[in-house]
Amino acid sequence: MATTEQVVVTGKQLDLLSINTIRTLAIDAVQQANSGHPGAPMALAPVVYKLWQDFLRYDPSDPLWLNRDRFVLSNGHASMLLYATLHLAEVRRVDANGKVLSELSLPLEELKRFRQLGSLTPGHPESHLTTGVETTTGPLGQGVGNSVGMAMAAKWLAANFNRPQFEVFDYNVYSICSDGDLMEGIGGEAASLAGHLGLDNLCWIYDNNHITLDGPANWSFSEDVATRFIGYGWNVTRVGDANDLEMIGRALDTFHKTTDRPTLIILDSHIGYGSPHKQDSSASHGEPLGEEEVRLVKRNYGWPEDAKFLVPEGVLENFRGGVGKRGGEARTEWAALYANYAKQFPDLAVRLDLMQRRDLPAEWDKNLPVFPPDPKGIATRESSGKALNGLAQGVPWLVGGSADLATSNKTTLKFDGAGEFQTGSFAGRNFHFGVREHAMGASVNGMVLSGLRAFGATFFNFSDYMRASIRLAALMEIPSVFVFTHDSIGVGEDGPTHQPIEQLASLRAMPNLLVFRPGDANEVTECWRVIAQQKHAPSLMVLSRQAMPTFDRSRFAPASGTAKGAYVLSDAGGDKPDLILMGTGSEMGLCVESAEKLTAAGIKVRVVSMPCWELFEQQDAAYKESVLPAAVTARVSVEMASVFGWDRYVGPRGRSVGMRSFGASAPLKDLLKHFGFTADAVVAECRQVLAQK
Ligand SMILES: Cc1ncc(C[n+]2csc(CCOP(=O)(O)OP(=O)(O)O)c2C)c(N)n1
Ligand SMILES: [Mg+2]
Repeated sequence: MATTEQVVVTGKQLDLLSINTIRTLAIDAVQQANSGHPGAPMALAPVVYKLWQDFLRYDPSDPLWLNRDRFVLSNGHASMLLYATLHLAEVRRVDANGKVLSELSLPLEELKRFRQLGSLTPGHPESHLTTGVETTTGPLGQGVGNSVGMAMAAKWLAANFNRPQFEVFDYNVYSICSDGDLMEGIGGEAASLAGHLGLDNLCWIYDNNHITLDGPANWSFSEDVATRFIGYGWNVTRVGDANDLEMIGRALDTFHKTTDRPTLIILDSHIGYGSPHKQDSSASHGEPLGEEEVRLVKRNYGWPEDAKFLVPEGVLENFRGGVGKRGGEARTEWAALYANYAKQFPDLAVRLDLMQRRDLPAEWDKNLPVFPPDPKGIATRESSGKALNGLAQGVPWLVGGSADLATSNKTTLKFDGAGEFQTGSFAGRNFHFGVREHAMGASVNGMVLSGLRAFGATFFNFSDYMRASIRLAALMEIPSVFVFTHDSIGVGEDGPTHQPIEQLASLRAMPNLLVFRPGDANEVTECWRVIAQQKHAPSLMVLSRQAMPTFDRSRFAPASGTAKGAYVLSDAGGDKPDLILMGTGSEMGLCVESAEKLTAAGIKVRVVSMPCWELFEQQDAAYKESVLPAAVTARVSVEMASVFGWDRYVGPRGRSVGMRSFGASAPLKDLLKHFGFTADAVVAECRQVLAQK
């Protein structure tokens, strides 16, 4: 196999040639970038090749095919493994409107631009950039977490859309993962959830290479992974040689035959396979091989030593005849089935089409509630529960659940037919993630990537436990929804362990994330209205545990102002107020009360409600000026959270009433007094600001 150009190779030789093509493309791209991980692609090329060629039901000419198997590279540092495979399988590019183009997702030039600015081959796979990348991976554990959500979504879709004789959904989800994925807590949470649910459409292939970045894996990782996964309720099988395609095939067959439980394939591999140096003790596998070693490795592969980015004759044809042909036939067969299905069940077909485009059905918002004025009012977690139920009735694929706090989060879907998503009965819309916040975050993302509108809920303080998944939703530009209640020291007696302080500011700092903290029940409804229409950004709802007034909208501005992120709620001084009081959430009542006191004292106060900073920032300068006129420099913000960030709106002459420490365990009324959230304290602050002028 020393010559690769003329001699026509077949069978096992062709397999090896194709595998070595994946390997050398990865090696060359990493070398050219002078950055990246060549070792894992070198070792894992055979398993990925075998999976794609002989098992994955995937049509490279229709990468968005609804019933395609999903392939998730959870060890995203091995990105070149995926990029090389997408190239060789000739996966087509899909444009922003979902149209399949004739060009490849990753032509060879893109592999040559690995890790360069503006390329489609960033350091770690990014799903919003590169067709064929099903989810963004890199932070270890996230990909396997997403794969569980994808497998849950597949079960949900099958339960809701399949009909007798019409099995339109039966796809599998495969994920390759590494030691790091299994060391991460999220990997354990996700595996536990998948085992509990008995997701037999889920297969993880664990690269058991006994090495991590710092050195041998057993410096820090020595548990019996097989026993652990058996304990989770998985089927566990082993492949003792990562180069043995037959054994890999048998393991994948075992996965196919296994019902009622997910499968873990433990694959024993040697990182940097083919390198003349013993890699198992090397700490340098996260680096390019270096020109000299590249030559030696290529020699070992029987590869022309000087060739770069070589795709030998026969390799593309081989992929065409394998995954291309198999996937194409499977998809064509499915398309015929689906055409009939669409005739018999037009409503379901329309629904699937809307889901694909992240559109909403007609009259999706007709059950959204309007809340009557109520001075005592209700907690926003309560009004949100009502609004969510209204919305979910109009959007049949809006599903989700809580990390064991559904009764506190008020996220239970209670209307007729909502049902439960549980082991063996997957049609329901109420999901139970258990006390697994991080796996919930990643699963929600996996579900959203699968066309569902999914939400996950917990206490706001525990958003920290799933921040990495929230961040990836924002990076992936997907409309995941996270519902967080118990949003401040308003939690009271549970004390500082449960009272979020810095979470609001830190989440507002995250790009492409909409953070909503509505100021009364009708703002809640308007927030959900905006959230439902998002296609490319995740949203957070930040909701109170305690009751707060529902404003009389005949006296105050309409809640529809919420859609602009911030709006003038009340205005005692026309367009030239003496002072602006601004805030969010449960502090709007306090702002209004304080404003009334100041007005009674002859001071003209404007109250601005700012439920979503990000949306306000998107408004034009004229609108912003109309809400916060530059000439009015006497400004006070009120929010029961870290004051960090409010200086943007209160300006150098303004002040912020907020939190500058952790909270405390006490009844709410005592906390409000102690931390200065009373009308008297706010009024005093306002007077100081006015006195400074
Ligand atoms: C959450 C997270 N922590 C740390 C890293 C940095 N990192 C990249 S690869 C890696 C570990 C490599 O070991 P392993 O997971 O076994 O992968 P292998 O090197 O064997 O391919 C680490 C720590 C990361 N990508 N994600
Ligand atoms: Mg490893």
